Amino acid sequence: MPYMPQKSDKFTFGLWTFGNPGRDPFGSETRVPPTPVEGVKKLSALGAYGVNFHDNDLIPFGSTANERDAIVKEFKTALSDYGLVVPMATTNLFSHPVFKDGAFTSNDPKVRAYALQKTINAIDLGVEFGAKIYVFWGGREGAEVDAGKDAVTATKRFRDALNFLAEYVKDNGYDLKFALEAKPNEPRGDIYLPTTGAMLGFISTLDYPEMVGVNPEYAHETISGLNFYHAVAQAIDANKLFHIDLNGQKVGRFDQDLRFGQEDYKTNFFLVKLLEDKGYTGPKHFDAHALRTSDVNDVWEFAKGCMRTYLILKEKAQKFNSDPEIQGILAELNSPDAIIDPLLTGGYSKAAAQQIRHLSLDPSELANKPLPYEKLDQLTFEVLTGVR
Ligand code: GLT
Ligand code: MN
Ligand code: MN
Repeated sequence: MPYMPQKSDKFTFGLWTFGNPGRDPFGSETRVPPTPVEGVKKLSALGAYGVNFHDNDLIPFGSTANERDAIVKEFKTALSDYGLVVPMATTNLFSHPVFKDGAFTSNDPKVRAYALQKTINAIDLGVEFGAKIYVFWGGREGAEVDAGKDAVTATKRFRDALNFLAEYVKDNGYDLKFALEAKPNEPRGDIYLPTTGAMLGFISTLDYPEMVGVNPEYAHETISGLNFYHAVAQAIDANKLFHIDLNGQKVGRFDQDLRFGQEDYKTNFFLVKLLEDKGYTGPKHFDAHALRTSDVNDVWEFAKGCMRTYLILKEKAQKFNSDPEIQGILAELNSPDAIIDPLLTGGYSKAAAQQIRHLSLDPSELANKPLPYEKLDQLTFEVLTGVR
């Protein structure tokens, strides 16, 4: 069957994605979502590779040790029966009122200690399931009132927490890397380190930067009108794309977490092309949920749609890459120069500076080089819409 997902595609879903009950800030649940075990069964049939979870997606908040053990056992059995893995785990540091003014960045040292304690336990849980990536999404690490919290201090507290946890992972010999997920706002008015680029800068200030990468999410750059494709490109360039959250979002709206590819086909096309062309091999996680109007059957249509859209865009990327007219234009646009290219990539030397100083470059002539972007963009549209 065309566009049928394979395990090798590494498509994953969070328990909270198909488990979303259709609640929003203005209304209550609209459906009874599948349980984690039912989800594993269904996702496996649909061709997914794995499931991810927050500690409390699997083990409800306040469970006893015995309840925890029983849930872990049942879930492990389901995973092995249906052949799914848990590539990523994370901590819920946002739902409980204790985190209403932040977890790692709270002004209250006891709240910060509680966040650390909860994360240590959640890391143990994730590792027990074989997770290799641990995501940090600081949903509550922000403010509405900047008078109440010093933003430099907050950044330092976040750093202290990550350094502590990195040491914890090393001390226990865990094979686990961290992936930081940025979001500009929602649920806080403003969240610290709001973009993937901000996270990349922050990572270089950590004690073990090599252990830490990013988990960019399409909706999170898009919500504030930024170019997600560019954000992911920067992460790839920095060798920091450890994980990715794919979904859909309209610019300037509330946090929609729509089906992957639901909005802005072109950016999603270039995103998929980027991941495929650059050989990204990590999990492709659909951090999205079905519309509030969906019933449970439609939830699985949502899940199928995410994976199918990725595979369709991947096929379109192959078409784009093998289209002679498009490739001809790209070759023309990127035509190399045997003398100048080595000068630009070879690094600085006095001799190189001299050579560059003496190059005969006529800006008016250079400005005349044709840039047929109208044509190229129209061809892209035609590839995408199946006209080519
Ligand atoms: C929450 C958020 C996501 C994060 C998840 C990880 S939780 O659903 O909206 O973007 O990736 O904590
Ligand atoms: Mn996410
Ligand atoms: Mn989101």
